Amino acid sequence: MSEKVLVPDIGEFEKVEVIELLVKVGDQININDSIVTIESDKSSVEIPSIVSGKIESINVKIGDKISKGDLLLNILSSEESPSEKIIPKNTESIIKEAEVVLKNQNEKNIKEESFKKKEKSTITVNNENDIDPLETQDWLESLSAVVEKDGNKRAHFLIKELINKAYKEGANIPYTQNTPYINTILPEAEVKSPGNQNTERRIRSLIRWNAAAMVVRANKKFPELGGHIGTFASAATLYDVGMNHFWRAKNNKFGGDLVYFQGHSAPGMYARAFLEGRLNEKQLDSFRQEVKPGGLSSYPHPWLMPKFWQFPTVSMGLGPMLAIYQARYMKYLINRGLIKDENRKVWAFLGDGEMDEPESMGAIGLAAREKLDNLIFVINCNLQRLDGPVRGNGKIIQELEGSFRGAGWNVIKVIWGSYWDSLIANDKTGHLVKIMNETVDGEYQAMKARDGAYVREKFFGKYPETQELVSSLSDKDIWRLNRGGHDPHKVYAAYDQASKKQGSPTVIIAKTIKGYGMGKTGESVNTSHQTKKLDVDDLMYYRDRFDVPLTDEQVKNVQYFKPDDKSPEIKYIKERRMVLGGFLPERTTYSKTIKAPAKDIFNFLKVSTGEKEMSTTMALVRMLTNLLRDKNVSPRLVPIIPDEARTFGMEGFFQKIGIYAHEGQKYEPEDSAQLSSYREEKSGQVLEEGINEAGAMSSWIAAATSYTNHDIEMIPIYIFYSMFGFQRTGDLAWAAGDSQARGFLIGATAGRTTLAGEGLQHQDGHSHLLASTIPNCISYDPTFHYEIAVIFREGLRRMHEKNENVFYYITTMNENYSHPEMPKDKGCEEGILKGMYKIKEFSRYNKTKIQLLGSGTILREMMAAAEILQNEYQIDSEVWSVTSFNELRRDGMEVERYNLLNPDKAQKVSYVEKCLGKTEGPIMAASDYMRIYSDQIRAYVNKSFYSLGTDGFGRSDTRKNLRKFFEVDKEHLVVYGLSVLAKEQLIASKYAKEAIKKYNINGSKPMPTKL
Ligand SMILES: Cc1ncc(C[n+]2csc(CCOP(=O)(O)OP(=O)(O)O)c2C)c(N)n1
Ligand SMILES: [Mg+2]
Repeated sequence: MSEKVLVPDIGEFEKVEVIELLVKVGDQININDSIVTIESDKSSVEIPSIVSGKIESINVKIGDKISKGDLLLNILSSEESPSEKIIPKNTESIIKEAEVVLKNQNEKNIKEESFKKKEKSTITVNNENDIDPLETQDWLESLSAVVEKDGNKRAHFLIKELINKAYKEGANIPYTQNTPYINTILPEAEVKSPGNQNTERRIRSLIRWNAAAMVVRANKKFPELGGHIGTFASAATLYDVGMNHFWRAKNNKFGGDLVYFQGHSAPGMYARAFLEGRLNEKQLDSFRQEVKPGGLSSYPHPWLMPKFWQFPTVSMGLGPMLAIYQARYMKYLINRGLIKDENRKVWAFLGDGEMDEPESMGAIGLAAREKLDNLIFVINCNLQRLDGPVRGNGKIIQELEGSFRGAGWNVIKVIWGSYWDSLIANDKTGHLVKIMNETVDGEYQAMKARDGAYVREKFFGKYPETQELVSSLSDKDIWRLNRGGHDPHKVYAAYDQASKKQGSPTVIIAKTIKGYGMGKTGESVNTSHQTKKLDVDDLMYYRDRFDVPLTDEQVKNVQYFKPDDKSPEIKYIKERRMVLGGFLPERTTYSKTIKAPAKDIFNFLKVSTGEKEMSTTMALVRMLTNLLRDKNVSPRLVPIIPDEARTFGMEGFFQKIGIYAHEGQKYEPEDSAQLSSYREEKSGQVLEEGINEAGAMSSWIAAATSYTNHDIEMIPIYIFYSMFGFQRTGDLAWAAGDSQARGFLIGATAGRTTLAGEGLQHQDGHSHLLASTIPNCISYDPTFHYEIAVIFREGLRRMHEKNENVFYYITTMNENYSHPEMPKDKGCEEGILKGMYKIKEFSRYNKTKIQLLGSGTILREMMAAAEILQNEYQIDSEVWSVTSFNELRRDGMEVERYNLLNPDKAQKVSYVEKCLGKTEGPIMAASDYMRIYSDQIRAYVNKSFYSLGTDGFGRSDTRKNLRKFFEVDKEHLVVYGLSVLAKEQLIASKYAKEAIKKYNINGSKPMPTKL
């Protein structure tokens, strides 16, 4: 039956131009195949077919202006009517998603069998406000009976019902997200470790010793090197249990768990790798001496140890955020069918002090919302940060519990070690838990800096009941009462539960002692963090504390200790890692490269747009739309947008490739009838991050390092307001460089005067300078569509086909203008990539000449100025399009360095010098960025050089007024050009003076930086 395909609802647009016909008469097409591309002045979208069949006739041609309801095609359809086809499709997917969610829920319910306590125990928390303790006792006993008979779940249900009832009756329900200050997992519920505890303890002791020794040795040699002992000392058990039992490495059968190690616990990881035989003594001795190849980096830096470290974490707060988005990205890859679901986990180790960084907790809501049960945070609560206690007057563990529980995480507190179990069980009056709740972290820290007698007096001595509780314990016994994070049994049980948790992320909040085992110099004292030297007595104490088999002499020499390869310890450590698939950390990559698309896919960007005006942002979006037709590239694109898709004309992507939503779309979007409807889908491709640049950047990093962490090369393209890029999330960009990220960052609506109305906080005149600080970030400020095409394709080729560890920053603008044909000159493409090429020459008069360099949209002002200079002042010029002052500077710097270091060899010539060295006249450069941007090449040309730019705070106004204000409009450029020539004594100064008058320029106006 013959079907008419009409123009669908295209939102607010009317009379939109057809720019591409993607089908021809006779083609057999499928439902959802694109048939035409239409383009408004803001964006371009493809219209998909709503039926399958053979095309009978096409009723539009390129250039036609179409509106909703216009006839596009007639199709001989082989199917049922389109309306029947489309509506059920959405409904069907909603039902499917709901079914999957339900199924998971049921499975979870079955797995979460309720745990029953073996033995009845009563924890009655003493409360002076209790007006009827007997009644309270009754209630509590009833509750115990329910737990006993029907399990925890039933008890939880009844409590919830009681609370609801009280609320309905008008009671003021106390809000609490906290549980008592005891372990979440009761001793009876602990899953026991299958490991050999004695061997594991010995291994842990050796790792502790070697980690401390490497720091001490490095600082003996060079006291300036630094390093940390106290952090790993507090976290050794947390790491060891994971390494021995939980973290599975990547190998040819499994993708591997991803572990974010706390940055300054690095010595512990090296010390373990030493026992595993992956590092030798010489390497340990080059800790923090990285200049000579083979040195061990201070912290986890993949750039410096590319086969070892996976994630840079030491800039605090980045680790937690990156880990959350890593876990989310892993689910994204699974839901898009790009990797298998192998129950891989992301583990992140964090400091309690680190949790104060806003980034640390900034994305915990997302983790819960997206049910990231592949994510486990371990927060090492040693109660101290660098200067002193994290919460001297409060309790960091309780605070974190509240925040994470409130956000929807599964919280496991590991506060007390096994030695406390019987005391807690015997705490019939509840006074012990009461003291635990009342004691603040400052006191807990002070206790561990003293001794057992002090703890007896200050802690247990508080109430007669607790004094009595420990009356049979010696001070030594009291001192031995350990903290949960140092107890391998407690840690194992927590990890086991966290690994099995479904439906939510887990945070393990473990209490430890900073500088554990370091004695008076370093244990639980405020200076623990920076202790990097241990004297002989401390070292002896440390050896004895952990029974390290070294003689006094060996201790004095701070010798490393590694048992024989055949020893039970070494055999055990290797065997455990073999069982878990290999060593960790380790950075490898087995991803296949992506073939760069054929050059002709970008050809449409190399022809003139004629009368048609468009912005470079639009040109980029058109290019991406085209790339989605390339079968190699399309599935690998990861468009990432922080709530600005409409700003950049990218809303067409919503319908075309869908927005990733882990539960699909549970509602029918308000605009469902429109072509660019807000379509969310479980396998959606776009990462729409909301107003969240840090999150978007973290997603980008996850995708940009996918080639190593998931062995699949992806092409992330993160598009943002350029002002909210490097300036806002610069530290993440730096970490991206360290991570060897590969992908595109697009700073859209760029340029201080090009983004007109938005004002001071929006107008970017410096992002390129920030980009230039990152050594492997390649940045461009293109003007024309063909420049973007050439740069982008080269980026694809270098990063994703040739696997160079660089990433691209490209600015695009929102100014509409027509784009010329790409110059035929053979060197043009090379020039675009190297940073400059000659775009136009004015040579009518052969008298006076000037070299004019322009970048971004200001190139067009420069071209207009060149025309005026010729027509009105008989000045010839050569106009250069500078696509990257940053790249030109890098080349200039390198050449200059070579020449200075090789004075006797043939001197090289920088690319800038090659372009400009033999030209005539002084050079004047301008961009929409600060002068320092173009100034960067000043040193590499042997000619007079003048630079203009947009130094100062932006402000809202029209583009024209802004350019006038910052003196980069064509009129100012003419004036400056004439003045430059006068200063160089090539023309008389009267011309400049006249022009100043003619263009109404006030020479005594203050510098824009002062306004
Ligand atoms: C963003 C940032 N700010 C400051 C530092 C310097 N610094 C390194 S460790 C540290 C204290 C860490 O305390 P905590 O997070 O509690 O870790 P712990 O060593 O106690 O396990 C500080 C301030 C840093 N690495 N990153
Ligand atoms: Mg700490």
